[in-house]
Amino acid sequence: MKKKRGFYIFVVGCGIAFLLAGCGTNVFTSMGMVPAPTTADALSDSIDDATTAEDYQTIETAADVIIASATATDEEKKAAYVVKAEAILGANEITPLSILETVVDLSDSGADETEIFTELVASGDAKSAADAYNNAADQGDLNDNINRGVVNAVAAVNMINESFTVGEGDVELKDDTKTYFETLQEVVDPNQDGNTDDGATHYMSEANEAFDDAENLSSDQSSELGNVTDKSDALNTLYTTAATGGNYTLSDNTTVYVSSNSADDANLQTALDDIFN
Ligand SMILES: [Ca+2]
Repeated sequence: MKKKRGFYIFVVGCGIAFLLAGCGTNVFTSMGMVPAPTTADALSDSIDDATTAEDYQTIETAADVIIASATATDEEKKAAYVVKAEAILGANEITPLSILETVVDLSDSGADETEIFTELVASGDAKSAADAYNNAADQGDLNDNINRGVVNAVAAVNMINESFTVGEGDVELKDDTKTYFETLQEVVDPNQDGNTDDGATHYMSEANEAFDDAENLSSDQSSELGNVTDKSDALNTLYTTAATGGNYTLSDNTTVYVSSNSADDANLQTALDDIFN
């Protein structure tokens, strides 16, 4: 369980941060169906009235219209990105309280803590919401910055958890018809273009930036965030080393030769065990 603890504590920390952040906004008020907003101001107001999946879809579509508009200002577009992120989370029935409750329930039941966010929000939606927040960047709003940090971290942790099972002393592939390199690529470079700006490392980097902007993390939360960041950075290094073939340095300073050639899977497995141990 030792290896899972880092994720678990971090996730709980984020759940609490999210809970506190959400208290002032009450995004999820129940007020019935919303009409499609056509202006940036109306869009920001409409998210407060959304309750159904259809409402959130209406709002997300309206946000996309403003984002694509030739006449909307940059400020209006950034505000639309924030609303879009909130609508994606809302459609997943994500509330600050639901994250915390899920964490507590899973902890009580002894279920796999690392599955929390995979169960709570589809990985694609976590990434879409994170992308929307990242496009809005820092608007000087504490809640938005914390939510952006949480959603980016969720996207990164989801990507890792969906591809790897981190167990006692070793790492297993969720899909054992794939090679270790293919699985690593899924996490670090999902679109396989050789650029890792769509992978877990990217989302952890954005999470760190958002939490820095929020200036609101406890030292424990910062430490756990750093823990996940270290792992995603190491996965990135392992991937880029293996992509061209090369020596990867383990934590005891010995090296293993890794390559995208499936014949080197044993060494990739050794490196992954080292990263998650
Ligand atoms: Ca890529």
